[in-house]
Amino acid sequence: MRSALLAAVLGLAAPAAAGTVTGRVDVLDKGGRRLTDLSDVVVYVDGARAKPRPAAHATVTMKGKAFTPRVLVVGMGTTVDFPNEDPIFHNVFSVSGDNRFDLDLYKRPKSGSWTFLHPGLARVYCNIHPQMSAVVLVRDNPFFTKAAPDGSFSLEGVPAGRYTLKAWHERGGETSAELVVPADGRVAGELHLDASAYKQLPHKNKFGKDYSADEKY
Ligand SMILES: [Cu+2]
Repeated sequence: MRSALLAAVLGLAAPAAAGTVTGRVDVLDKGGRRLTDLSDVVVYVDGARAKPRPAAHATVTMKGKAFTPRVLVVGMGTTVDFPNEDPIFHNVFSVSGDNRFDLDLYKRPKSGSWTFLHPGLARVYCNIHPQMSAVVLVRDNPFFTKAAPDGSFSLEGVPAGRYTLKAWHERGGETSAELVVPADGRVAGELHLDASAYKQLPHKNKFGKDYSADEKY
């Protein structure tokens, strides 16, 4: 009885128990091959009650009619800068739910920015060039990362508890696994994504219309 009470008191005084989630993801690609570069796979813990770290700025550069990086994961409240390094106009926009925005036309050396306030997946396009696409995955807790090229990942300081571990890839979609984080130490997770049946579909411009066939800029 006395020891149970003591443990309870110590438990209150101790810092919040947290563990490290490590693991590996892989993506099955067309023809039964495995994707060899997994650095655009996002891995995150869903359901953790912790606020994302105070937001810094993140950058997605437009150069050579492409967004770099193509895939970005940020905590909600993060401002993403979209500098245009091309001598031609681009028009960054998204029509993804609460994260909808439109930065209008600008070219080098101008930049625009948007603060992502809502968790979710924002698909980002250019209203002039349909081939330009990026994804900003906005999370409501700080436990997210992009995988290393070999598919390994590590998420530190996750409070002890039960969650869902998720992985997302542009062509492989989303997959999830149950996750039980111990009070200290490590837990390992493995996630498998399947991009073998992926089909790229054309997207609409910011007006909800098809892009015109001839590129004017
Ligand atoms: Cu463009």
